[in-house]
Amino acid sequence: MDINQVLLQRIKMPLKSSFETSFGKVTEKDIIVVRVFSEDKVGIAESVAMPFPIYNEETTGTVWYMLEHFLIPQLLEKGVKHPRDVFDMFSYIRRNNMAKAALEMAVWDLYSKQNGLSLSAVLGGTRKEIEVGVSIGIEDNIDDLLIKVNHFLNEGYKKIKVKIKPGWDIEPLRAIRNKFGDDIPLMADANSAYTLNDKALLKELDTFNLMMVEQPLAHDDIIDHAKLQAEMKTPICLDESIHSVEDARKALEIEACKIINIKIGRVGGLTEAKKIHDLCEERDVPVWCGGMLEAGIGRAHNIAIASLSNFTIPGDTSSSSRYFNEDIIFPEVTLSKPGMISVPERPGIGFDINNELINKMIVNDKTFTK
Ligand code: OSB
Ligand code: MG
Repeated sequence: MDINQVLLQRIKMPLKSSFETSFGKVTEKDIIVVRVFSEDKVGIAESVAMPFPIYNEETTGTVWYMLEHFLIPQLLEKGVKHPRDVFDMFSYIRRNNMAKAALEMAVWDLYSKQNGLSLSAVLGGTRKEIEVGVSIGIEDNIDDLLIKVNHFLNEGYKKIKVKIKPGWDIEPLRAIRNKFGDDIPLMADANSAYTLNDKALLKELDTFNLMMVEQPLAHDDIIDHAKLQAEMKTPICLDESIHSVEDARKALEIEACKIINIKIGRVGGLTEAKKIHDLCEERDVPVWCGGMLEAGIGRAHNIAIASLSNFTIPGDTSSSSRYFNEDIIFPEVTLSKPGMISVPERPGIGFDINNELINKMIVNDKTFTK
C-alpha cells in the first residue's frame, strides 16, 4: 500500500456538556488524529481512548506512546499489502487495542480511497442508512434526565440508553417508563458498577421491559455475567469484557450475554470488529455499534462498520451536534431522517476534514517518515 508517512495530531475539543458514567465524568474530548500517507492519498482515523484509564487501561497518552514507539515505526518499516495485515502485524503486542485500532482504521480509510470505494463497501456493508440511538449520562436529577429523554425522542432516536449506577438505577428507569410509556426503546448501561451481591436489584430491572442491560458486572468478567444472565429475563449486552473475537466466542459459549456491543477501538480495529460481527451473525446474536463520544472522524468509521448486515440494533452514533458545537468533519454527522444516518457513498470514510478547526485545537503533533 506504499505508506511513507504518518502524522499524529493530539487535539483537545470542548464538549457541549460533561458526560458522566458510573466510572467518572468527561469534560473534554482529548484525541489523536492519525493520518497515513501514500503517494497521492491520505487515510485518517481518530483514537477513542479516554484521558484517564477508567473505561479500559488505555489513555490518550498511552495511545500516543504506543503509536510513536512501536506501531508507527513497524508499519513504516514493514509495510502492508492489505489493511487486514495490520492487525496480524501487531498481534505480538499485548492489548493496547485502541492504539492499534487508531492506526489500523486510518489504513482501512487509505485502502478504500486508493480503490475508489466507500469504507462501508470495502468492509462488506449492505445498508444505505443505519438506525441510531443516543446515550445519556448520569444526570443531576430526574427532571433533567426526563428533559433530555424527551428531546432525543423528539429527534427520533431509535434507542435511548441511560447510564446507571448504584443509587441511580431503579428510580430514573421508573420515571422514564412512567412518563414515556412501556414502548419506547430503552436500555441501561452500568459500566461495571455492580456485583452479584446486587442480584436482587439487577433482577428488578426485568420489570422495565429494557432492550438490554449493558455490562452490569466487572469489566474483566464473563463468568458472573453468565450466572446473572441465567437468572434474568432482560438480555445482557457485553461491552468492556469483549476485546477480541475469541472473547466473544467464549462469552457466547457460556451464555454470558445475548447481545454484543462492538466498539472498533476496544477490539483493536475494523478487521477484528468485522470478525466479531461475522461470528455473531453465524450464531444469530445481534450486535450494535457502541460509542466513545467520538468526534466526526470516529463517527464516520462507526457509521461504516454499522452498515454491515448483523448490526440489527440501533447504535450509539448520534449526530455531531449531540456533543459538539463544531465538529472536525464536513459535513457534520446529522440525522438523514428521524433516528437514521445515511452511509456515505464517496471513497473512504466519505467526509472531508475541517483542518482549520483541528489546527486551532492542536496540543501536540509529530510527523514520522520512512
Ligand atoms: O460504556 O458505552 C460506554 C462513552 C464513553 C465510554 C464508555 C461508554 C460511553 C457511552 C457514550 O456510552 C456513547 C456515545 O458515544 O455517545
Ligand atoms: Mg458501555
